[in-house]
Amino acid sequence: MGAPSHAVLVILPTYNEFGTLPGVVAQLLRAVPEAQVLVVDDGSPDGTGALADRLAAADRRVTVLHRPGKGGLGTAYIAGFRFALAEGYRMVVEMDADGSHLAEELPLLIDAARRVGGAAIGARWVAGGRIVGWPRHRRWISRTGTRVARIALRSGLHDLTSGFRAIDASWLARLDLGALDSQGYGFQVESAWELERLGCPIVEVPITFVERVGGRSKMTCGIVFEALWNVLRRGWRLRFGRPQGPSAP
Ligand SMILES: Nc1nc2c(ncn2[C@@H]2O[C@H](COP(=O)(O)OP(=O)(O)O)[C@@H](O)[C@H]2O)c(=O)[nH]1
Ligand SMILES: [Mg+2]
Repeated sequence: MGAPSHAVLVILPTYNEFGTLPGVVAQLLRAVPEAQVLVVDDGSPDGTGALADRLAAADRRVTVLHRPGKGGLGTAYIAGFRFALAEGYRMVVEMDADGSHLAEELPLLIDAARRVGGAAIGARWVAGGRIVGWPRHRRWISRTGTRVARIALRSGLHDLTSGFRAIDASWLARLDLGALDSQGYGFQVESAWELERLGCPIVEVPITFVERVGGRSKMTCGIVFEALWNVLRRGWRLRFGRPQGPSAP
């Protein structure tokens, strides 16, 4: 039983998002009524998984993938991507479950990805992009992180860590998901860069990112360090390593 050929799957990774998940699901389904939603919950101690099951029981467009423990944002998305590809979805969306990504901007992302036949990344660090309510240190980490990654990886993108994206599934299918090794947010950098290297057309759409309306960030120093380490490692390989990569035979 595959998805219809135009179908959109919005993946929402959750870890302790009890307070925000219902509003995010309702708003995104209002903005894109034809979308299906996959909540990927990592056994949240606050009961987000059970709440997601109730949302799924009330609306056939919602499905829940339960994982036994906190496995990181990257592995949650990889599980979601595998689900999307197995079910035959055409467009796959990444979105946070904490209210930071505005549902009303979702149609713009999907349209942009369709227009270019590739991916659209909701970008903060481009003209027209905005961040509301983030403390100075979070802005600094995001801005510096994306700059370091851009230089290290010789990327043309301006917001490599953004987690608000729409990706044509035909490009996802070409990604070597097993080669994405960041468990945490470094996954966003790696996956964007791998798509870029594959030749996937990528458009950056300015978004307004709003600090989460409830709950707590899962960002840790370990996650930042892992992302930095993986970026530098890949940058090194790019310059000094033997030719390799997803496009190599
Ligand atoms: N399934 C799953 N989701 C996660 C994990 N870590 C973070 N998330 C979710 O990923 C999204 C972004 O995380 P968040 O803590 O808001 O990051 P921030 O916006 O950078 O502070 C939220 O929806 C989180 O619930 C994880 O280990 N597993
Ligand atoms: Mg957040």
